[in-house]
Amino acid sequence: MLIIEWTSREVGRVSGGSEFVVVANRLPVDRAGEEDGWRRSPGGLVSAIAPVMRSRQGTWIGWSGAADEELEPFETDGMHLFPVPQSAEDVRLYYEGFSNATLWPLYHDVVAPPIYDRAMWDAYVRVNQRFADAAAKVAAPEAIVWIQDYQLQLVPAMLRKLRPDLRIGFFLHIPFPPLELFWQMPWRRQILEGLLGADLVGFQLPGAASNFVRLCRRLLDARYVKQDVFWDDRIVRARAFPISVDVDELNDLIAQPAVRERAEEIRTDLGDATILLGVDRLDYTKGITQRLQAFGELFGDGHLKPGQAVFVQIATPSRERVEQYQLLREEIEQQVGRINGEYGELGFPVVHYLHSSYDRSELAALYLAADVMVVTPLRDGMNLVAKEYVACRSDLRGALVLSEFAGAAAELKRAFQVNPYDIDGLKSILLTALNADPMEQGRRMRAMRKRVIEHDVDRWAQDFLTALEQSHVPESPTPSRDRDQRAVGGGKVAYMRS
Ligand code: GDG
Repeated sequence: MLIIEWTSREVGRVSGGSEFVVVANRLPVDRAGEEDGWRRSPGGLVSAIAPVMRSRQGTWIGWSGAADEELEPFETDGMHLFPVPQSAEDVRLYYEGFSNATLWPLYHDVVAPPIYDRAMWDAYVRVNQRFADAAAKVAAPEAIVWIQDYQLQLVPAMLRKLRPDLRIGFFLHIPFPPLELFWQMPWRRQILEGLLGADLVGFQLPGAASNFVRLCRRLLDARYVKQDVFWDDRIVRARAFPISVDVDELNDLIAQPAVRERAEEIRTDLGDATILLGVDRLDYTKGITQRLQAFGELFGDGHLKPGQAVFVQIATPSRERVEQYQLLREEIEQQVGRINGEYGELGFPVVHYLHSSYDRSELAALYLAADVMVVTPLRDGMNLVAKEYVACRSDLRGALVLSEFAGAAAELKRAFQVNPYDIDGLKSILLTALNADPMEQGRRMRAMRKRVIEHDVDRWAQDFLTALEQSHVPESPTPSRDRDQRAVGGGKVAYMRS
């Protein structure tokens, strides 16, 4: 097992430490090839945070993605990177185990049964402590530390214990469950206390922030006003910051002639059929089987004919060592075989299933080629694919079918919204979207584009960091005018705005 041997005396302020620290399970880079080079990982989070990292001399703490690998801190693309090692056992118990076989299903409406395993929990605690130790080591006095996602929910409190001088923010990318589900968690108290180490806890939606505050009250007996929780002589703010996409990056991609040509080529290759598209990590929360079933039945019912419409499903490999993901892959592959066997004709399969990862320009070309984008998660924190499709359709064409259970549904109200559990409803909305005329498509797309363009990922990062920097200023009504009284709590609430 790998252990970072820092004594409590060594853990502390390193002179010249970073003013801005991001802590995430993974570093924002992938190996470029054999030569040990690194390439910035694609995705909005990295591109939103990279400019802040550069301007504030930031450091990103995370795992390289390879087990049993000890790396020295290094620099790439103007970012300081501080690798945290993980043994093969950590990966199995903390990452594949507690993070992805316990928290992931529990936080997504228990769409798969969560595994509650004490060895996995112990690994989660151990690895979270390792991340907290690393952050305590690299952060400059009074630095801003921004911790990302469900794998690291204990880090805020662990870090505050080591470094009370820091301003600590946490953002959860996935849903935060209601009390009735979270109550199952054997270590529910520890997780809440872990999050309460932050000054600002960010969620995708206001409802998730409310779930959190309600749990703090019921489980920890914490006092609160609106979405401010009074804990340990501090105010912990719970707020919603809906994440978004890198609109500039997507605009650059769709402006490239090669991407436009590729979109045309895809259309021709598919015989100029109407194209429905799904792009997802291969994950049981994404509702892939539901959408394929609905699409297949439209052929059975005679609403569609082979050659007339085709479904392209990109399923990016994900968490392949977790059993639920292996089972899902088998299920989808059988389902695709069944649908094509039953409804396809020679030269006209009705589903193209691609279990592979593609580069960003291929994805942009697919978005441009797709007549109907089908996003049907059973539960999703936000869903960036839906927003990427909208951002790419500057031609105001195309229709978005979007699950009511995706966080994005709160903003993309002009999508064709659907309950993915309702297969008949899904069939009917697919037909409506397929038949939407260009005027209707344009009206809907214009409204959705306004929202996405005005609320891109830069704005998300700025909003979060501004709120974190101001988190010492009381903004909500506080229980007492007197700070000391507020700190000890109790008594009548005297509302006040500063
Ligand atoms: C979590 C939450 C929340 C997909 N295939 C390829 C590829 N992708 C990119 C997409 C998109 C991203 O991956 C997927 O983001 P989603 O939001 O759709 O879903 P999760 O991975 O589950 O993300 C989610 C998100 O965090 C952010 O907070 O929205 O709710 O579950 O950007 O384009 N990218 C490349 N090749 C692929 O084959 N390059």
